[in-house]
Amino acid sequence: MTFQKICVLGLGYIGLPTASTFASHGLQVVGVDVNPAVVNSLQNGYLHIYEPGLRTLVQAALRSGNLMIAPQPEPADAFIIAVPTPFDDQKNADMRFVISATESIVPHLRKGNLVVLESTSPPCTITDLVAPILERSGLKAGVDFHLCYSPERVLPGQILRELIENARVIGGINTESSQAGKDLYGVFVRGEIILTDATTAEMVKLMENTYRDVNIAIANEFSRLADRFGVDAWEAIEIANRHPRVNILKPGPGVGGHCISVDPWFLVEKAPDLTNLIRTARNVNDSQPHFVVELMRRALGGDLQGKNIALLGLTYKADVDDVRESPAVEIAHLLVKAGCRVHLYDPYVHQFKVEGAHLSLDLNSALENAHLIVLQVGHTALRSLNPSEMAAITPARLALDLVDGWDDRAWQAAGFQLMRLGNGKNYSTAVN
Ligand code: SAJ
Repeated sequence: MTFQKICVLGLGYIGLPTASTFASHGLQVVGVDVNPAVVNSLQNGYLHIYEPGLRTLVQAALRSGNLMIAPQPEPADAFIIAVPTPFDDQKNADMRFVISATESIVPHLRKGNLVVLESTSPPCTITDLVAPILERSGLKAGVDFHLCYSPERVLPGQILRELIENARVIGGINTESSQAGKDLYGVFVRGEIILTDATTAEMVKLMENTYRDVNIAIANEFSRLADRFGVDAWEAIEIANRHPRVNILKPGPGVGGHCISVDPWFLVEKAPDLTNLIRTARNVNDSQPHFVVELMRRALGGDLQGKNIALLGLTYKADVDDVRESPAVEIAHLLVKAGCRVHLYDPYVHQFKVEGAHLSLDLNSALENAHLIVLQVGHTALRSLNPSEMAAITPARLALDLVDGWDDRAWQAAGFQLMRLGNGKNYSTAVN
């Protein structure tokens, strides 16, 4: 199957790079987004999201005339749905955006078309939700049009490279649909393209991220044990990982982002009676911010009330601008609730509201009057801060490193007591 024109619905972290990559490989692409601000800014060549290299790619695609931006889909050879699938406060998958995007395709669906859902979704979404909506067109899925599920596996910050190089799984509602999906993504995917059925592909995506969430949870639980037993978790994990079959991930302030912290709940929701481990891992990671706040309370002599705390880093992970589900933000909320005076600074975040906290646009103003400074996110710019210069701009001599980003010796030489999440060794010396 060959494709001349495709519609990509949803121009976020996945949809926009995908649309632009297809356009840069010669396809006519209509990038569709229901948010007028997104349509407007893109039509003027401005991007609403940060991803290294994306601005250049999008602007080239727009200039070439291969990428058009529009508020609704139009007839095409293929339709790719890449809209958000968040979860609601009951931790249930919110499929609103997938439903409305699928419904918007129905009037334009023609015989021989291909529809691909990329959004991370609960198992059986293709068969039980998307196919019935598309069949309102009078066309039959797998017979009159092809229908696939093909999840994204790119790492934010590396999207443009991984989009092309990563292996890709394509799950069709039948084998012809899988093959049509392979023909489409074969336009730019250089990684292996693995074909399977739709429900297996939906499960694969959820298994990848759930596996990672459970492994981060065990690293976080090890950080708590290390704190209790006076061990440096980072040293212990590094030694344990010398074992040929051990690969323990890194402890941190918790798990954020719109993927790892969300996707496991899709399995819990679908099968609550079968997912004790997955739910427990989620609860361990969601409670890590509370563990971190207790470390701060201990570091400040047991009382947080009225203390000035400078939190460095707000995004959900290093060197991205995304604050969605960020544990760093959760820690800020908890500290405000505990009566602290919270100052925030993140080189990637220039406007963001945390009730009761103050976002500083420069590091110095975040640090003045601080009693404690905390490295929450391992941004390159924050890891490379010079402790001697820091000692000159802040009265704080207590520092807490949540991501193993600062060097003990350098910070202690500059006069700081540097504590580290999960390091029961240097923590106990610092506090006594
Ligand atoms: N984290 C830790 N310790 C670790 C690794 C990560 O605490 O050792 C934290 C991070 O700080 C962050 C969260 O976990 O808060 C998630 O970060 P991440 O880098 O693990 O994942 P994402 O959400 O940026 O991207 C993941 C990737 N999935 C896997 O690595 C299995 C990516 O390949 C997916 O495409 C993406 O989810 C997605 O969109 O599903």
